[in-house]
Amino acid sequence: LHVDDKSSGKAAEQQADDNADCGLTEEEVVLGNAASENPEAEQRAALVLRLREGMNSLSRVLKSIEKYQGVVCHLETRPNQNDNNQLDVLIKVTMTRQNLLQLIKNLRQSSSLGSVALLGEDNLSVKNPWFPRHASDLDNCNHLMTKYEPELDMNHPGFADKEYRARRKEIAEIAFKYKYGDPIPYIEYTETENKTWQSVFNTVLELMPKHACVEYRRVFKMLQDEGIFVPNTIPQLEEMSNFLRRQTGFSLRPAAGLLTARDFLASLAFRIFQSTQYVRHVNSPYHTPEPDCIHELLGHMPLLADPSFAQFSQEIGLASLGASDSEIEKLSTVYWFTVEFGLCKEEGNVKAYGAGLLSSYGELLHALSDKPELRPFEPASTAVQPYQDQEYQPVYYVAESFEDAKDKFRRWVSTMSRPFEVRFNPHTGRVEVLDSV
Ligand code: HBI
Ligand code: NLE
Ligand code: FE
Repeated sequence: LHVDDKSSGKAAEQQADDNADCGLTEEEVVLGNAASENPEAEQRAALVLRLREGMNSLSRVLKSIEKYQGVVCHLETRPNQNDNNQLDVLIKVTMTRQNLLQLIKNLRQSSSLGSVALLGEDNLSVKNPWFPRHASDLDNCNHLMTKYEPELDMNHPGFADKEYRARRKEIAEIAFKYKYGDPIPYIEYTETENKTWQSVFNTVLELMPKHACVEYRRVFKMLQDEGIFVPNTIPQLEEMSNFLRRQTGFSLRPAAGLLTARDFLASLAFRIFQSTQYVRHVNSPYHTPEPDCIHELLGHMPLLADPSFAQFSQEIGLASLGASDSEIEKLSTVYWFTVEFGLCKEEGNVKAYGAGLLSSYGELLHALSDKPELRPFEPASTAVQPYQDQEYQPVYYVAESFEDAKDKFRRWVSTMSRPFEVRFNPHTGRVEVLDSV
C-alpha cells in the first residue's frame, strides 16, 4: 500500500504520537538489552525506515525480513516530506528478538538506507538506558572496581604498608569529592613519591628514542620544553589538563582508582580522561598492574595530546554509551590492546604507543623482545582475545597506523547492535542521540 499523498502516512505519524504519549521521544525509544528477556520469544516491533532509493530498496528490506523469519503485519509508505526521492516506510513485524537485532544490524549496513529507527510496541522492551549526556553527568560515573585496592588485595605491594594505605586513602578522598568544573586539587607529593617518578621517568627517557612511536616522542619533547615533564617532580594533573586542552580539547578529572569499564569508557566520549592521582608503591617502580598517576602521566598523556589518537579515544567512548554489557566487554578489550598495550608500525619497525607499555620499563622491553606473539590489529578478533591484567601480555596487536586503526575500528563498531547513533556536539558539549526519523 503506497498512498502518494502528502497528508497520508497517518499511521507513521500516529506511531510517533503513541510514543510521545508514553513519555518517550522517538530518539529515546531504544531496544533494551536486558539479559532476562528470552531472545527466542516472538514479539511485535515497528520499524521506521528511510529509503534512499525508493521502492527499489523496499523489496530488499522485505527480503531481509523474510530471511530473518519475520512476518510483516503492516506496511505503509509515503514520500519523504523534505526529499521526494526518498521514501519513509513503516513496517510492523512479528519476529524473535534475536532475529530482530540481526535484522536491524543488517539493515544498518545497507548503503541504500538513510536511517533505521525502531519504535517500541506491545511487549517489545522499550528501554531508555541512562548514560551521561554531558561532562557534568560524569559526577555519577565513578564506580570503582575492588581489584587492586591495597586494602583488599593481599598481593598488592602496599597491602602491609600502613603508611602507603593511609596515603592512598587521602588521595582517593580528593577524587570522591571532586565535582565537574572544580580545578583539580594540587597534591604535595612526598620525596619518596617524587623519587619513584624519577626512576620511571629516567627509564622512559632512555628507552623512548628507540621504542616509542613518533607521536609519543613529539609530545614528550613539548612537555619537556614546557617544563611539565621534569625528572624530579611529579607533574600536577591540573597543569597537564590545561596542556591537553590546548592540544586536543582533552581534559582530566581525578579518579579514585580502577573504575568500571563502563564508567571509564563513558568519559572518553566527552574527551575527558579519568586519571588516578596516587603513586605506585616505591617497591615496584617498573611494573604495577593497576593504573597510577605515573602510568597516566607518562603513558597516556602524550598520546591524548595527539589529534588522531584523541579522536580514536573519543570514538571508543562514544561507542560505549548505552552499549550492552557484552559490548562493553569487547570495547574494553579493544581499548586494552590499543590504548593500553598497542604496538604500531613505523618505517618497517614495530614501536609502542600503548600507555601500559610506555609507563612500564619491564613490559616495554618484554613487548619488543622476541618473547610475545605479535598479531595484526583486527577489531573483530582483538575484541574477543582474553587478556590478563596482572602480568606481562603474551599477545600484542600491531596497528598499521592510528588512522588505519581508526578506520578498522569504525567499520567494526558499525556492526554492533546498538539501535541508535550518538554524536558529540562540540558546541554544546552534549552527546546527541540520533536516529529519530
Ligand atoms: N579505570 N581509572 C581507570 N583507569 C583505567 O585505565 C581503566 C579504568 N577502568 C577500566 C579500564 N581501564 C579497562 O577496563 C579498560 O579496558 C576500559
Ligand atoms: N603496567 C602499567 C605500569 O606499570 O605502568 C600500568 C597498567 C595500567 C593498566
Ligand atoms: Fe591506562
